[in-house]
Amino acid sequence: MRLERDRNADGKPDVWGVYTYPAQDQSQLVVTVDKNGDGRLDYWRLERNHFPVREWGDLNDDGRVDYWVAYAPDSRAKQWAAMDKNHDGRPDAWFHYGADGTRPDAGERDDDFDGTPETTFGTLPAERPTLDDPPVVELGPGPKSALQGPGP
Ligand SMILES: [Ca+2]
Ligand SMILES: [Ca+2]
Ligand SMILES: [Ca+2]
Ligand SMILES: [Ca+2]
Repeated sequence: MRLERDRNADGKPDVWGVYTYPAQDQSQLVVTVDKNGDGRLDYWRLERNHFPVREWGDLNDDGRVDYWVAYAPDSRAKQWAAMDKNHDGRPDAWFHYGADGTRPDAGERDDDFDGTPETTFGTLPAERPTLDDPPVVELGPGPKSALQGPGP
């Protein structure tokens, strides 16, 4: 299913996305959106049995993921978030969320991007989620099929 919206009311759809059910696992749903309408995908969400599992964002629209979210199992509560603030492909901020999923109870930030965090609060669990790439979505034929996912 395709999503199209005309946010700036110029008559042309400028926000669009696709919902797809991967053939190999119909209990999963992949939502892929070009939020700012520049023709490049910048948001992905993987859902399983109607619960979010993972989220990815490309906040600076350079084609590379720089925002990752992992949800608690069978829950709408966020469990982890990671950000790549200098957009070099490696996360430099991590947050772990408390049980309600709305407020981080621990986190660390590497403000100068040297690999060592300067700012920490709380105690991050040792076990961090793997930062997988978003699922590759086959967009199929149509005028939007030139859209590309994040590059290497
Ligand atoms: Ca975009
Ligand atoms: Ca990016
Ligand atoms: Ca980084
Ligand atoms: Ca540092």
